This record gives sequence, structure tokens and C-alpha cells, in this order.
Amino acid sequence: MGDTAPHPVLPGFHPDPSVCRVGEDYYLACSSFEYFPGVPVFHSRDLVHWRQIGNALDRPSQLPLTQAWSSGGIYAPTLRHHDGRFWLITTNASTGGGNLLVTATDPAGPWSEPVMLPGVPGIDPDLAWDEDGSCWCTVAGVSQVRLDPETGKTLGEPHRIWSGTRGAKAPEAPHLYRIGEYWYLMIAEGGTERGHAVSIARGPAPTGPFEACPANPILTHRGQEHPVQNTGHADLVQGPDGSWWTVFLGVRPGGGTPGWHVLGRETFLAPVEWVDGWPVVGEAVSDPSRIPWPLQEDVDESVLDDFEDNALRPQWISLRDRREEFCTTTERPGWLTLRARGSSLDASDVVFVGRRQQHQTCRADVLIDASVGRGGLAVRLDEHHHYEIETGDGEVRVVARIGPLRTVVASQPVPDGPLVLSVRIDEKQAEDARSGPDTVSFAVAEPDGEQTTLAALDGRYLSTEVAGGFTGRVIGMYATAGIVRFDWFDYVSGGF
Ligand code: 6LW
Repeated sequence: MGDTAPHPVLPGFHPDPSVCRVGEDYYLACSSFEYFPGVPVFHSRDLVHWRQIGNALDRPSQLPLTQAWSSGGIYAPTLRHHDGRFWLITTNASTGGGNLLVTATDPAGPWSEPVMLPGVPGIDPDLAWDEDGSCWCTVAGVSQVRLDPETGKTLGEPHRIWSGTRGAKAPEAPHLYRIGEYWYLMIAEGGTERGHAVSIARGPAPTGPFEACPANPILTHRGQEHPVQNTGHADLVQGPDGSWWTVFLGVRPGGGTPGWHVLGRETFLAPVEWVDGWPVVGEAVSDPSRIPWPLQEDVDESVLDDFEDNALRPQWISLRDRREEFCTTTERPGWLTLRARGSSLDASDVVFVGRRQQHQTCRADVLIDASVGRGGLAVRLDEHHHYEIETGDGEVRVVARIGPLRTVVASQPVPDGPLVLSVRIDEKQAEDARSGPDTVSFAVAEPDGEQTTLAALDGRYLSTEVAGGFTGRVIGMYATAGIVRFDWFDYVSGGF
């Protein structure tokens, strides 16, 4: 991937990317698991600069996540444009979920109520239409069934169409394309960890039979000394100039051995050339000058939110649901008000609103008023792996939750009144094999006062290699008791 590691085009926990183009506009969607709203949707005109325009599943009727465990909920989506509409198919892997399909004329929303697909098995559903207008739904395995996308009824029984390359596990993330004289079936295999890879096959019809590309896998970094690992789960798109590109997921492990990734699986971009009717994936790019058509202006992703808007911006995500009675920006205009559901530390009682950590070095600050409650600022991987600085009842404390252990690492009395709570995350260069990926420090200050650092913690315990699962860190505000209000939230990246 060139002499310097390319950056993701969508940094932070944006896994399982699916992309489509309409005219000169690209749209991309990612999986979102236990977070609500779900399935973030992005727009770009150059494949490098992406701006979030909404979330496809932003109503409880579309996204029942009540029983979703961490890394449950919404798995991989496929986003397509067909017959004047956007189609998004995905899997709600939580209780009462299953495969579902929503449509929209405007990808920014609103998206339709879900059409459930009881006859579509498994995960990673893909949609493709053939020349006769038949819709084929292909899922991990790799199996396929014809689908009536308007009613969700399957036409016939699912049948296996390819099992991937010999010996590779987890053939998943299928995408079917009609390109030239062939139908191409591209999949991920090897598992979404260090063995991840992308393979492809082609055949005369959407149902096959498929012959595997002799050069499979067409993308992998397994076993390579490469700063981007776990590369896989790709989707293809053709540019307006006829060039081909692929988006795919990758991780950037830090520290010593085995390497810990903390930002989750991020979205990368690479050019694709066709040789003898097979795609050859080039070096990943993040330099806009590598894009052969006019670039869009840099996207102003304002990351200082003063909560002056009546509704929360689309980047904000909550755990499993978001109800006005617990989370509102209208009760005290210009403030985010969080009302705890109970006073236990149980995850189901905590009310949380966060945004993905998108940079290996970054900082977040909030102005908090916990005069009638308890809450703070957290760095969360899942409910068993999170660090936070919290205040309430005249004290500020740093708490670390690592698996079954919960420890108050530092605390001190604080005066009544609003406080500025801060978390600073500094990527660490590995000093030896045992080094962690970064340091997570917490500080407190009175507004316009001096900052006091309370604790600096090893970030490896908030990594996927320790916690497991499919997500990445989310930095957010929370309430565990009473009412907690936030005047602003400021996220500053320290570079990629
Ligand atoms: C997703 C599967 C995968 O459904 O991980 O990396 C699963 N690939 O395709 C969850 O993201």
C-alpha cells in the first residue's frame, strides 16, 4: 500500500462497507451492531471525502434492538440503486430480528418501514437484478434465493452457489455484479480477523455455475508486514470515467505483539484494474490526487457540537434505542439532557450518547452539569470494556471497567457547578513486544480553570483483541443517575 500507510477513507468503526453510484454521486452504508440509529449512510463525489447524510434505520419500528448484546444487532448491509430507488438489505442479529429490506428515494431518508425476509437465511444479504428484472438475494455461505423485493417473499428454496476457495473458512459478504459478459460473485473469506481475504468467481448467469479466479485471493494482507490488517469484506463500484474501485474493511493494529486495534474495522479504498476478465486490486489510496475526476471540497465535519439544534446530528449514536424522555436537546435549549433510567451501573440503566473515535490520537472535552445526577465522559468498547471520568455528589472519579473488574482508579472532591471533563488518547509507538497501542488519560477543570489530570490508562484493554466483537471505540456522554446535562462536546483529532 505504497510507502506510507494510507489512511482509511472512513476512519473509525465503519465496517462492512457497501457502495453504489448514481450519476456522479456515491453513497456508502456500514454495519452498526447494537447502536441506534443504525446503518450510517454517507455521500461522496470522489470516494475519498465522505459526509454522513443520515442513518437508514432511525426509527424504533425499523430497528428493535432491545435485547441486542454488544456486537449483536445490525450486521453487514448491501446498498444498491435500482429502478429509481435506493435499496438497503441487512440483518438484525438480535432477538426478533432477521434479514430485512428498506427502500428510499432519497438516501438521506426517510427510509421505508422494513420488509422482513423470513425466507432469506443467514447474514450478509446482497441484492442483484438480472436483465429480466428478477431479483437475486445472495447470503453468506454462499447461498442464493430469488426474491420479490416488494413483498419480501422468496421464490424457491435457497441453494448453495459457491463455497469460496479450498480450505478458507467463513465464505461471507457476497456481492453479485453483471460486468461485461460475466456475472461476478465476490466474497470475503478467512474470517474477519488477521486471516481475512477477498476472493472472486465468475459465471454465465447470476446463479452460476461459477469458476474461481486463478489469482484468488484478489485482496489480503494475511501474513504480511503491513500496517493495515484484516483486509476483506469488499464492494466494487465503477467511476463516472469508467474506472473501477473497491471499498473494503481493514484495521490498524498498534503497540507490540499481537497488535491491538482500537478504532474497529475501518473503510479503505483501492483502485481496481481488469486483466483477462478478472479484477486486480491495486494499492489502497487515501490521497485525493489519486482520484482521476474533479474532487469535491473538503467536507466540513464540524466536531464541536453545542447542542443548539433541536435534533441530534446523525453522527451521534446511543445504546439500543434513544427515547426523548431519556435524551433530549429541547428540555434545556442549547444543552443535551440525559435522564438515567435507573441508578444502577447496569448497562441497561445507563443512558449514553457517543460518536465513533476516528483517530489514533485525539481528544474529547465536554462541559457537564451533574448538579442533580451522576454521569460523565466515557471511552466505550462494550459494556464490559470502558473507561470513564464521571462526576456527581461532589466528587470526580476515573473508573475503569475491564471484563469482570470495575475499579475507581482516581477521585477527588470538586466544587458545585459545571465542570469540563476531558479524555486525551495518545497513540504509542511500540517500545517492545509488550507495548500497548495507546494511553487514555482523563482530566478535569472548572470552566476557564486549570486542568488536573487524574489518570492515564493503558488502552489495550479497550481494543477488539481484548474485548472481542465487531465494533470499535465510541466516545460519549452518559448518565447513570438523575439528570445530567452537557453544554457542548468537542472532539479534536490529532491527525490520523
Ligand atoms: C459480517 C461479516 C464480517 O456480517 O463480519 O468481515 C460480520 N465480515 O461479513 C460482522 O461485521
